[in-house]
Order: sequence, then structure tokens, then C-alpha cells
Amino acid sequence: MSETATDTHCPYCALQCGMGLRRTGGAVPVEVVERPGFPVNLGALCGKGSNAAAVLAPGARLTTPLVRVDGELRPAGWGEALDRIATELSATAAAHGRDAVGVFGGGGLTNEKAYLLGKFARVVLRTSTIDYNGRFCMSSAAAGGIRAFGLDRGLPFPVADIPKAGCVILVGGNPAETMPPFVRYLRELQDNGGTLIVVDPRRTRTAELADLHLAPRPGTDLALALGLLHLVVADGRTDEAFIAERTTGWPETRAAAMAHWPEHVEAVTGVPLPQLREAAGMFCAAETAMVLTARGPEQQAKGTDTVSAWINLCLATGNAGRPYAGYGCLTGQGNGQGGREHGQKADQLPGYRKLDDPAARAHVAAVWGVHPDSLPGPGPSAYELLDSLGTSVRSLLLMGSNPVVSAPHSTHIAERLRSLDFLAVSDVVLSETAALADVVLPVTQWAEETGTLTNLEGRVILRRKAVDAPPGVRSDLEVLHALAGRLGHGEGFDTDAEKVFEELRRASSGGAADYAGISYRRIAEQDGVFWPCPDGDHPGTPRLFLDRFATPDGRARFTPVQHRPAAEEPDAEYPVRLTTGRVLAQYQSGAQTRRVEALNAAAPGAFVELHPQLAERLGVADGDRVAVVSRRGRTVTPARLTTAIRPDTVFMPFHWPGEANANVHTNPALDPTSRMPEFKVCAVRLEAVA
Ligand SMILES: Nc1nc2c(c(=O)[nH]1)N[C@H]1C(S)=C(S)[C@@H](COP(=O)(O)OP(=O)(O)OC[C@H]3O[C@@H](n4cnc5c(=O)[nH]c(N)nc54)[C@H](O)[C@@H]3O)O[C@H]1N2
Ligand SMILES: Nc1nc2c(c(=O)[nH]1)N[C@H]1C(S)=C(S)[C@@H](COP(=O)(O)OP(=O)(O)OC[C@H]3O[C@@H](n4cnc5c(=O)[nH]c(N)nc54)[C@H](O)[C@@H]3O)O[C@H]1N2
Ligand code: SF4
Ligand SMILES: [Mo]
Repeated sequence: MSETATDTHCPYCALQCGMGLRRTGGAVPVEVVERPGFPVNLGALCGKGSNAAAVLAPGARLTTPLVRVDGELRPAGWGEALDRIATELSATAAAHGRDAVGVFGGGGLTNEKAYLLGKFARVVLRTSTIDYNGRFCMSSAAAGGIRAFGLDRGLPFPVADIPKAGCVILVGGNPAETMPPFVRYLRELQDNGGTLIVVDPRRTRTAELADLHLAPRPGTDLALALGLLHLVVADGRTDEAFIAERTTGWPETRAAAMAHWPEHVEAVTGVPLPQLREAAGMFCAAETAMVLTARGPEQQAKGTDTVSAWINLCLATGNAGRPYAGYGCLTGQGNGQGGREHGQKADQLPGYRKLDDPAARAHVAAVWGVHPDSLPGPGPSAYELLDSLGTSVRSLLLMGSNPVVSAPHSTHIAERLRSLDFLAVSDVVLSETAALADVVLPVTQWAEETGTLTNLEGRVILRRKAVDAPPGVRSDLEVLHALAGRLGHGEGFDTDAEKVFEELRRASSGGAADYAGISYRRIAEQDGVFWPCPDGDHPGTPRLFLDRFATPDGRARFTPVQHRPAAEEPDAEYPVRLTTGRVLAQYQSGAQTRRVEALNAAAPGAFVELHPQLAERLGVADGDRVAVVSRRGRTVTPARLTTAIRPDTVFMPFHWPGEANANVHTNPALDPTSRMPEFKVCAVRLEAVA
């Protein structure tokens, strides 16, 4: 009997491609089918999406709780596992204080889960120690956006607006591998006569499409943006009317840019001056233009200032606050956007409210039925939290992240996790981090549950349940409900996602990310609703800032910024820059995608990408094993030779654990504002391995 497909979305990245799921009755219980009607991807999926169902098979995933006994993880009942967690978390709080209990969340969690996890930390554990992996993802873009516009939403316009711009500068993003269906919008831009400039130290598949590719040294995007602004000012191409009417702070920013001579910028970035001039010319020639950043410029210890520098370029040329123009960030994880709006971030309450704002505390405390003074204050950022494990933080509840593979200086973080008194992990698979836990909880996945996520456009979409989970598996919401109950909070932790969403609507009401007018019914009827949407009659807000920016005076703020070197520059001992990122067929720490045969066939293992000139000096041929050595450790992987990378730079993807793990090397130097680690540049040397 053939059955109609359930409309839902891919479990992976922030594009949240629409897909259909049809039940099979087999070991892989559903198959992925096209959902051509969803406007963002129009039926297209990448290989991760089309193969997503494989991880639903019982053989690929966890189906029973595990509890560590005599040093080994053994199958256990849910009662025993939950009792153990509740007992250990209480014991830690009693012995070391409430902040010694930590919570670590993930940007892949639905809005409902992220909301309830934050509430669990603040109301049940009453700990300030909560943050999430989104800190490693878009935190610099968020900080830069708030600084300039008073609000952070990845893209302030729908993706379908991108082809209508005259010029797009894409800085440090490789959507041809990280969001393939998105590439259609870049192609349409060019078909419409618009130009695409890609800034990346590597000539990626995305850079191949560009009209102009700038290949700076990793970590020099801030200088590059200042150089472009300098050229724009020197050529008299600023939009003085826009600057006067809609911005503040231009004189200081103008002065800062004028101090950065293009010749100096050429020397710092390695981008030839004629290319800088060409880029500035293309950007200014367009009627409307956009700058889009992704992790390349953001994952730096100066990521926030770098984002500000690119926003300054937009503001100076009048490319903000009007249609088909502006600055946007391509968010990363499935719910990278919503995950930072509803309270799992160290400094935030639901609705993108600030935890240190008395009015915000009063509003949310009223929804939660607690006294505002009982809410803890802001806590440490993700890396600082992980770094303090085993010292000030003694027990950790982790939901939706695999930091053993994905955190910077990963060997250090693995050691910190091992030194905890107690670690509980809820996951769908036995990740490298779950393997270190004292208790592992097997939870339901995307196709087995309902919930909302907010995509890179700020569009709130609905994940629909298509199939029952195997017996023995429970949802994250059920986990939080059960733990809250054991810790004295029988009420206020619903297990029904829609009921949690109804509470989230009230908690977010009046906040910057206002979801009050969004309902499951409206999302289904409208193919998603864009926040802010303050009431049921409000249509939602696909385009932000058209009339005013979200600052107190309604004007966008310039921020004067200065270039500075990376936290770790090459020297005689470590002469090469290492940068890191992604490949098409693997997702993040690989916890899910390394369990999918088709994806492993396409991307079977780690490698280090280097230029033939560098390889020749080392005496290394394509495929040879090469050691990469940094101040933090050593990895051995095959060499992949390509002329597409700068000869002074090497690249490693971070999807694999162990001796191939790129994060053995990455430098946990943090951005002072966003607390983003410097994933995108550190110093290494390479050695041929016999
Ligand atoms: N296949 C796949 N897709 C994914 C993911 C995945 O793991 N795999 N993860 C998702 C998530 S969470 C995210 S955050 C996004 C990330 O999406 P992207 O930002 O597109 O991905 P990255 O590969 O991290 O980085 C993009 C590019 O930055 C370049 N780069 C490195 N250093 C620098 C630098 O200093 N300056 C500049 N300008 N560029 C630099 C790299 O060469 C790389 O090509 O992808 C999402 N989609
Ligand atoms: N060197 C280097 N390191 C990086 C980056 C880089 O560019 N370079 N990028 C950084 C970025 S942008 C990101 S976003 C991080 C991501 O890094 P991680 O946080 O490690 O991301 P994932 O691998 O997606 O881990 C998610 C885990 O949660 C599980 N999971 C999935 N869905 C659910 C759910 O609904 N509930 C529960 N309980 N578990 C679930 C998955 O099985 C997986 O084990 O990596 C960062 N690390
Ligand atoms: S682009 Fe992202 S959301 Fe779309 S199918 Fe691929 S991983 Fe899934
Ligand atoms: Mo990310």
C-alpha cells in the first residue's frame, strides 16, 4: 500500500531544506522523497539530506540507555539512568554549589528543546553555567549584527532576494559544499547580470563560480574590508545621504579606514592591489549590493571586528535597510538561528532577551512562575565552560554536541571531560563525547519527532514526525521532564512540543525575537513564518530594517575597527598557516554522517590539503602520509595536493576524530566580544612521514 509522504525538513544544516518522508516498513523506516513546494530549496537536496534516513536504522543508533559500571558503559533501564543523573547533579550542587553543575546544548536542537534546556538550567538547576556549540558557529556575526543594527538575524532578507542584488561579496563561505541547494541563488544572481565576488584562501567550488575570487591569507579579512572601504572613500563612492539619514559614527570609521593604505592591505592580505580595486569597483557599480559572511572571517579571535568592518562597507555605500541590499550571515546548524534566541546561550533568556536586563528577567520569570531574583546571572562562554570542567564545573549535562571532535584544542577538552565527576550525554548515536559519559540517554531524531527550527533567513519552520522511534528511545523533552520531576519540578516541563512552543511564544513576546504570533498551524499554512511576528494578525517579517534599524535611535551604528594579526602567526618553527572547515559529504563532528555508508564512500577520511610547491619542499607526493605539528599536538593524515590553495596555507576538514582530528591544532584564542575561538587560523609545520 503506497502512502503519502510527510512534509518535513532535513536534519542537518541551516538551509533546512524541505523534504518528504515516506514509510517503508524496513530497517531504515522511511525514505526521503522530493518536496518541490518548499520555497527555499524547491525540491533540491544535497547528499547528506537525501541519505539522512540511514541513521534512523536501529543498527546505526542508540536504542537503550547506558550507565557506566566498573569503568564500562552497560545497557540500563531508563529509571536507573535518570535516577543516576538526578542524584549526581544534586550531589555536585550540594558539595560545590549550583554553578558547579554545567549544561551544554546545541544549535541542532529544536526551538522547543533549546527553550526547555535553558529553562531547566535556570529554574531547576539554577546554574549560570550553560552555553552551547553555537558559540563556535555564528557568535561573531551575531555580535557584529547587534553592534551595528541592534538585532541579529542571520539574513535580514529571504534567500530569494539574493539574485535581485547587483553584486554579492561572499566572504569565507563555501556553500557549494556546505549548502549546495543555496548555490542556485548565486547562479540566478549572475544570470540576472549581477556579479559574485568570493573571498577565500582556497579556490573552492564556490570560488570557481565567482566573477572575481580574492584569496587572502587566513585571518586577514579585517584588513581586506578596511582596504575596500579606503578605496571606496578615496574614489568618492560613499552614499552621503544614507550616511547622514540612517547611520551614526561615520567620521571615526572613515578615519580608521583612511589610515589603512591599500598598499599596506595588499602586503598584509596577499591580495594584489588591482584585484582590490576591481572588487571595490564591482561593489560600487551595483545599484544594490550585499555582503554575506560565513565561518571564514567569523571564526577568528577578531571575528566580531571583522564582521563590523564588512558591515561598515555596506553602510558607507548605502547598502543596508533597503530591499536587495545589506549584510547577512549564512548561519550553520539546523537551528543555528533559533538555538541562540531562546535561552541556551550563557547570557540570554527566551526571545533574544538579555539575562542581565531586569525587565527581561521579570517578564520571563513571570512566564515561568518563579521570582526574578531566583534566576542566575550570565555564565561562561562555551570554550571557557569546557575549559573549566573538572575544576570549577564538576558535573555536566550535554545535549546535542560532540566537543571531543569539534571543540578547539580538542585533546585538552577531552581531558577536561574525562576529569569530570559526572558526565551525562543525550544523543542519537554513541558519539566520541558520549563514549566518555557516565550516563548516555538514547533520544529520538528529526523524523521521529515534532518541533520548530528557525532557518538562516529567520523563517520558523515545522519538523513533523513521520515515524515512531524504536522502543527504548525517548525524546529530549521527555528527558528534561523526567529529570525536572526528579529534582522537584513536576510542573512546567511539558513533553508535548506544541505545548512547549505555546509557552515559548509567551516567553518571547515583546522580545527582539518575538514569536508570539507564530503557531504550528500558521507555519504549516505559510511555508514558515519569519520573526519578529508579535501577534496572530502580523504577517511576519521577511525583510528587516526597511524603515528603521533596531537601535534605540533607529540608526545603524558604524564601529571603527583596526586590523590586528592572528593570535598565532607563523614563525620559524611553525611557518605555515592552518585553516579548517568542511567537505560536502560529512557533517560537523561526523557523529551522524560517518555512520552513513554512501557518505563515507564519498568522503572516507581526513586529509590535509596543500599546494604542490609546499609539497615539493617537503618531499611529499599526493596521497603520502603527512604529519601536521602545532604547539598543541600532532596529526597524521594523507596529503591532498591542489593548486587551489595558497602555497603558504594548508587546510584540514574537522569531521574525523583521533589522530586525524583537525582540532588537535586549533587555537582556543577567543574573540573578546563574541568569545568565538580562532578555528580559522593557527601556525603549524608539516613533516613527511616515512
Ligand atoms: N557539508 C557540510 N555542510 C555543512 C556543515 C558541515 O559540517 N558539512 N556544517 C554546517 C554548519 S554548522 C556551518 S557553520 C556551515 C559553515 O559553512 P561555511 O562557512 O561555508 O564552511 P567552512 O568550510 O567552515 O568555511 C568556509 C570557507 O572559509 C574558508 N576560510 C578559511 N579561513 C578563512 C579566512 O581566514 N578568511 C576567509 N575569508 N575564508 C577562510 C575556507 O577555505 C572555507 O572554504 O556549514 C553548514 N553546512
Ligand atoms: N576546526 C574546526 N572546528 C569546528 C568548526 C570549524 O569550522 N573548524 N566549526 C564549528 C561549528 S561552526 C560548529 S556548529 C561546531 C559543531 O560541532 P558539534 O557541536 O560537535 O556538532 P555535531 O557534530 O552536529 O554534534 C551534534 C551531536 O548531537 C547529536 N544530535 C543531533 N540531533 C540531536 C538532538 O535532537 N538531540 C540530541 N540530544 N542530540 C542530537 C548528534 O548525533 C551529534 O553527536 O563545530 C565547530 N568546530
Ligand atoms: S543543504 Fe543542508 S538542509 Fe539541505 S539537504 Fe543539504 S544538509 Fe540538508
Ligand atoms: Mo556551525
